[in-house]
Amino acid sequence: MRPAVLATRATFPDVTARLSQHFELEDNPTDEIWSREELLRRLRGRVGVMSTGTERIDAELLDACPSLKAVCNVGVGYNNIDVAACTSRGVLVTNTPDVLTETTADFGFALMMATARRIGESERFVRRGEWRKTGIHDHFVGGDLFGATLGILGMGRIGRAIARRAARGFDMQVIYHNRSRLPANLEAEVGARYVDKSTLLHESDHLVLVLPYSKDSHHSIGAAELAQMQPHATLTNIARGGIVDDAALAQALRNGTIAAAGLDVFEGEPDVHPELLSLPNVVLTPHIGSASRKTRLAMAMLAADNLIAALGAGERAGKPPTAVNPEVLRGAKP
Ligand code: 8YV
Repeated sequence: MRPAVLATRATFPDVTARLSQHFELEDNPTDEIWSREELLRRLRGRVGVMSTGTERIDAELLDACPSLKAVCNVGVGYNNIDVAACTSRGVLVTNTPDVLTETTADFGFALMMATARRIGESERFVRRGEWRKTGIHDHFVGGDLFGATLGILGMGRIGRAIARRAARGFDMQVIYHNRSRLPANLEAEVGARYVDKSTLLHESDHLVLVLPYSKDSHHSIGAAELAQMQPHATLTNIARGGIVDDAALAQALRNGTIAAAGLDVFEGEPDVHPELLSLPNVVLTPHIGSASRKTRLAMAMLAADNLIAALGAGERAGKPPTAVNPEVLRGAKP
């Protein structure tokens, strides 16, 4: 009898074929979003799951599914998973770093440019058939990226990929703040200067958020932080909902505390704060930072490879490529 695994969301045929070589796979070809009860029911008795950011993997779920041995998330972020609860029950967790870095950095840049140059607003204007009524000098004027100061909050792989684009392609002064400072050679390589958070907020013309979500980063940008930013500044969030206080942001955008925002992630997504939906100076996208065809396939394949190796099959049996809690593999007590 082959191990039974579950893939919670629809994925690529090549990925389901790969998983089916090793497992009794239940997948979700219609991609309906299962309720919590439905997820628990389908997961019971299975040893592995290929999960996504939309499923909460917590102690309650682990206790209801004691046969579970591996949770392989499609995504670099894994704040949907209680890693400590997994580790203490000997459940391996994996994620999909690296394969999405450049695609997500491209998207961060695209969203920042769309925000600074008011592309969402002006596109809606053209679609409404209002183009005839406009002036010239103040017609959708925005802020420049070229030569401006870019602030990056969080300086992991995606932050560094954004910094490289900004310094090399756009002649931007790049400043960053992070829990830990990069080594000097890496700072020089990406062209970024470390500053404290307050300097970052005060000096950025454009601020982009690329830090992981945790209790510590919850509402890293709220009313007090927004008040320190410049009135012409933009804020782009491609990290996680909850890092920004969306209600405070809506108020700052309405009052002109900052000029505009680009948001790919939201508190409580897929719900969006109703005020954000009605403000003109915010560009909204549905969590698509890593969504290029090539990258989404690479993420799903990596998650599949993790699941195969985690459950002792394939060429890398017992050595999943990107484990979050590898101590589980060594059988160490947490
Ligand atoms: C995914 C992401 O779309 O990698 C991440 O952390 O946010 C996205 O690339 C999301 O996690 C869905 O699983």
